[in-house]
Amino acid sequence: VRLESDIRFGLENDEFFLVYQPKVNLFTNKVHGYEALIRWNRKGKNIIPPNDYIPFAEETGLIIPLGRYVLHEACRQAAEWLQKGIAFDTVSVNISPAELEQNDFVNNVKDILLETGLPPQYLELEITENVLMKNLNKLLSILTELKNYGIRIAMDDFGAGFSNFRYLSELPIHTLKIDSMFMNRIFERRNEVIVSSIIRIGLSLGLEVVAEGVETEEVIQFLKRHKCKIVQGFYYSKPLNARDVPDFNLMVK
Ligand code: G
Ligand code: G
Ligand code: MN
Ligand code: NA
Repeated sequence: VRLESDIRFGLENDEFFLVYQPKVNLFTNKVHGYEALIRWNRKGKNIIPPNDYIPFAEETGLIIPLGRYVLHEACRQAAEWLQKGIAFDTVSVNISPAELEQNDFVNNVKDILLETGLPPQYLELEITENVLMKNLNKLLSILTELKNYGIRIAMDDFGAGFSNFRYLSELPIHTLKIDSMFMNRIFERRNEVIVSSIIRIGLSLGLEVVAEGVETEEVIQFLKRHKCKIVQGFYYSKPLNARDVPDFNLMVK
């Protein structure tokens, strides 16, 4: 009850903000894009990690106003960066299953794009295997509508949950994000095989493959050898405050 009213209070009082973690193209060393991640400065006192309230927000339905805030703010910020000449290909936003299941989700996203002036091809929505909707056809039609409007879809945390190749087979996905759990254990033979195989499947399907949670040079070299182009992780950068993005964006390593 306390958490619920605190989240509502936070939304009304600008306690939520976004940080942006760069995704870098390994072969050009240029920024590919940014993943928007929510942060909550609760009562102005301390930053609460999303894992401490996103599941609760999903259960209580508060994820709907929270998600709308995230989507609007990420699109607004991305449009502002583009206008200032800060180059990137995509800004990605995490979408919870409950958000996708809203009847007017697609129209809400379109409205936000029109309102903020962000061209649809710059927006990528990250969904997880948890969107295993009871109705795969409904999910398919929502994602197809988004895709037809020019929005990209990423399968997030791939390999961590109930990884389902049926999703890769049937859903209109642009991007496959390999879960970070494998990255710091990549030199165990099994993980090496798993990661290189996921990369190969993704690339063969024509998907953009993103390695998440990359922290070391060794992993970078491994990914290069296996032609995984896009990397996200502490090796390049932790999630950044919006004001620090323009400087990072100039980085050429
Ligand atoms: O940024 P951090 O590592 O603390 O994120 C922890 C988890 O919270 C990740 O699984 C991430 O996908 C999720 N998360 C972060 N920001 C958002 C958001 O804006 N919406 C949703 N639905 N999940 C988010
Ligand atoms: O589930 P999702 O992929 O959306 O979560 C992204 C989260 O992963 C962010 O909260 C971010 O803080 C965290 N993260 C990003 N890069 C790294 C990394 O290199 N190592 C670890 N351990 N966590 C990371
Ligand atoms: Mn994500
Ligand atoms: Na992930």
